[in-house]
Amino acid sequence: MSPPPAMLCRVIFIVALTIPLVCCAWNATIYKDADFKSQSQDLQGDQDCVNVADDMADKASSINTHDNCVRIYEDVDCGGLSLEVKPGTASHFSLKNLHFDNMMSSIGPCLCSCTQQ
Ligand SMILES: [Ca+2]
Repeated sequence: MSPPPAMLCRVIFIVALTIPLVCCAWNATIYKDADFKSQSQDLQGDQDCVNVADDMADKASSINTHDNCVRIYEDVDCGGLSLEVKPGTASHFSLKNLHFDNMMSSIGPCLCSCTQQ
């Protein structure tokens, strides 16, 4: 027996509403020094871009993406140079190795994880 069309429609509607939020939700912790040391800041968002705190701007030297895929940006409001950081990316502990040391001003969701789903 197949579900009544009205219920099927509702399920599809809910799934369609949920997927973009899930695929874009992210959180990360950034640290002023390499090896996850010194001052830190927790950041999180969905599809939005979040600027790092004023006293952390252009100072982050390591990042914990908590198994998320995020894109870090050189300028505020996700502008300028950017770099995708995700599980499997080497050197989360040292942004210097990724040529992004003391540069980060904002973070957003991974572009690819939002557009592919
Ligand atoms: Ca630093």
